[in-house]
Amino acid sequence: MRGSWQGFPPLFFSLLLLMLPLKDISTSPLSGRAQSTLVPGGSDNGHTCLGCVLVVSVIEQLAMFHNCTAKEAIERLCNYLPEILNLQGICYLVAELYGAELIKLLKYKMNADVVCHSIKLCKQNAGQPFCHLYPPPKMGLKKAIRKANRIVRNSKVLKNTDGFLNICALPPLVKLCEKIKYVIKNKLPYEDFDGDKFSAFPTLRGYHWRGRDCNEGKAIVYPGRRPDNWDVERDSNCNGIWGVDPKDGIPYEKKFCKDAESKGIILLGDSAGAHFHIPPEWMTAAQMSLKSFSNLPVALTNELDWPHFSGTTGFLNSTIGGWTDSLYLRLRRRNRCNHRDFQNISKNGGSSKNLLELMKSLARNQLFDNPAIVIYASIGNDVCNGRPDTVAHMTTPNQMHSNVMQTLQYLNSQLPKGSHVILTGLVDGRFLWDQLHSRYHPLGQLNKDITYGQMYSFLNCLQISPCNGWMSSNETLRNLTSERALQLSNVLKEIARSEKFANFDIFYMDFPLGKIVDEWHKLGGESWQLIEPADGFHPSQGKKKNVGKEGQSCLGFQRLMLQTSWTHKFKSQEGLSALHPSKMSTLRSLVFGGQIINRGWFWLRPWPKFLCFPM
Ligand SMILES: [Ca+2]
Ligand SMILES: [Ca+2]
Repeated sequence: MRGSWQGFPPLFFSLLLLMLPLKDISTSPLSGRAQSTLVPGGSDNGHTCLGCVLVVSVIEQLAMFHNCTAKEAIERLCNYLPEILNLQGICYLVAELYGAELIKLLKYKMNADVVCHSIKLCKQNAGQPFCHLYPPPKMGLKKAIRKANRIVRNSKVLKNTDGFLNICALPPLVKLCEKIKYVIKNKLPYEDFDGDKFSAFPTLRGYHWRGRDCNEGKAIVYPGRRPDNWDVERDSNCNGIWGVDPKDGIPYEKKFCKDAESKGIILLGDSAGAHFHIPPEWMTAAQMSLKSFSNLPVALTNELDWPHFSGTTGFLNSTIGGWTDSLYLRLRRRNRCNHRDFQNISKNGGSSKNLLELMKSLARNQLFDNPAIVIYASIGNDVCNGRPDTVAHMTTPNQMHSNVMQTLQYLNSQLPKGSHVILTGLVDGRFLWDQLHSRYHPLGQLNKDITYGQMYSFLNCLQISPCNGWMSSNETLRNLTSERALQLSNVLKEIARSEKFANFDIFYMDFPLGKIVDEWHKLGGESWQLIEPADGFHPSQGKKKNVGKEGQSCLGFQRLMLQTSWTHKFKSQEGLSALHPSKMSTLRSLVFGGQIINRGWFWLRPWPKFLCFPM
């Protein structure tokens, strides 16, 4: 299988544990296709090889950094993994199986390419070039591999390919694998007892992805609903507001939210919208610790996405970057009645085509719910794939038109009247190569040996690049990819200009990369800091950087995105879901006085410091 980036991180861990076939449970953020079984000789050689090279590199670097043996480095790595989800136990189990060969090979100072070829996790396919990440050893790659082969000649494990583990067959993990498969397939919360598509459980497409369900026993209670009988008796829309003001007998929902034009935020998007992120400390030996892997279980059960920190629907204080700042938080700040009314319907690999299926997980009832602001943002997957003939597999303008029109027609059949749809253009991904190709990848930082350019070539060689068009040393190809992206953005622009729908109006917005970069430069930042370090492909959320007048630590791509574009869009729509300041202040004091809401809910925490500048 080709073109799947997201084989990469799950595989990193699968191979961290040296061999976990993650069939069907991991998908590519870019291709969105399920991975095939990762067994030697299987159809997914590229991912297997990449995973092996990454893990072996990490083990080598840990040994180097801590001045210890390979055996100790493997133990150290396993110890860093959390016990939850049995990650640590599995690591030890796999280390038991493969550790002996690895230790032997590393003792002879074999580099990761040589090790992985000799243990058959990297293979040269017929008619394909010999792929390697590191510069070849002095004696030459082939000779080094022959030498390595002699070292592990008697290995029982390598002779017996059936010895490879299927992690999902291990009793403690059967259930978890089923859950992950379910959410990957359906993109609906796994824990949803009343079937209203909202959950009280965070991961597995739970409330990290769409507002938390405040009553799991009633399918008619969920975020985004118009209040039922002004919520006199109970909170029917989970915004925390219900009951009657004893002073005047007016229900609080009526008093504060009646004319507030409450609206939810819904994102239809890709891995950027879902906030795909691989913490660089997961593959940087010098930064690895018990703490650096503590968020691994949450990441694995969220498909390696972090929607709860995302720029559109994020709501929790980020543990992987600066402060979370999001459109949802801003809307909520303007109007507390909007509390919990968000849905992040994004997936790794989201494109105009596969969003047609994904959007069916949308939860919006035309009769009972508030209108919504839908952001349509598939910013690259229509031009990104890992195929050698990448241009032939890009979405054409005609296909784009057809896909987006189908999406809009579906939205028109689902969204309450008075909704808005904002179409976002594609990004110009030439930025990636221009900014990163000569910089060191996290894996290359210790020895100053692996640049992003080398990593991109390795991925291209293995035919698993997330984006052959832009992550390429071929300038003509990069330009062609941008040209197609621009054509597709123009299709969106034209649709927004010419099409009309009964239940929403449409806007178009360019992806404001240029403006973001300019703003970032003005604040003293450098362009490369706006890109995720570990994958070198996604926009970065927020770098902790004390720049700018305020010296605040909430700067970064996400914030600049909001500042440069969304804010403008919203300012242009007078009164969009804003609550009058005096009402807001009373509502806030009531909320914090605990008079009208259930104290046990998570949002009763102190007023968040998320918002670093006024909207
Ligand atoms: Ca539910
Ligand atoms: Ca309510």
